[in-house]
Amino acid sequence: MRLIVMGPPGAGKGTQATVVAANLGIPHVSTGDLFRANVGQGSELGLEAKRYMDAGEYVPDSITNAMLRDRITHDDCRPGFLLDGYPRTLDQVNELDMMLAASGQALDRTVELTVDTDEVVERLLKRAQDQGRTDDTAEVIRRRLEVYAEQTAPLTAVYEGRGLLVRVDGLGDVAEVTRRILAALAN
Ligand code: B4P
Repeated sequence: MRLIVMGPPGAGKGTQATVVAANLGIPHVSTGDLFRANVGQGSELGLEAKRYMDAGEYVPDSITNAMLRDRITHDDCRPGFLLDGYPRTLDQVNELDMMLAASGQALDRTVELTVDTDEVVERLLKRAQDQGRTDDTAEVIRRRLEVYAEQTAPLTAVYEGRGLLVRVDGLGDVAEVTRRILAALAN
């Protein structure tokens, strides 16, 4: 199974993707986690990505696409994968289409997690207290939501037009949202 999980910052993408991927027995590929791992290692890619992440901006497509390509061509992704936080721009949609076409693969489903803005801001501010992520300050959260609305929200229409989109209500406790996603994927 090849899946995408989309949704605004704080919708629960990372939270749900971890559980859903384990349930389906496929790797969970999060571009945010890949960037944070590079930041943690102090790699050149990490230093470059951190500048954008800390400002609430997207990391440039050239960097993101190359990193994603490298990850999904690993052997463990051959049977399938769950993409969390990719694609986020139209260029990334096109790039993913090309990567899949080149290996004769296709997407099975795109899950959009829907949550209202007040809830996501509350969740991210709580995460700021719990984990101290440098992109979870009130100002940067505002910018991340703007960038999502401008660049990523319109992409759901692309997958809807292909008949691949399922919308899942991301409000409620984590286990309940997981049940909704798995039920939507089983249909
Ligand atoms: P991400 O790591 O994808 O960060 P995110 O959008 O905030 O989502 P995340 O998965 O972490 O949080 P979640 O909603 O699960 O990206 C970070 C940055 O990396 C981006 O801003 C960008 O700069 C860069 N980047 C990543 N991908 C990129 C790309 N493709 N192109 C360019 N740049 C890219 O959870 C949020 C909080 O809510 C958590 O604390 C969680 O515990 C809580 N939560 C989850 N579900 C809940 C529930 N049901 N109820 C209550 N709380 C819940």
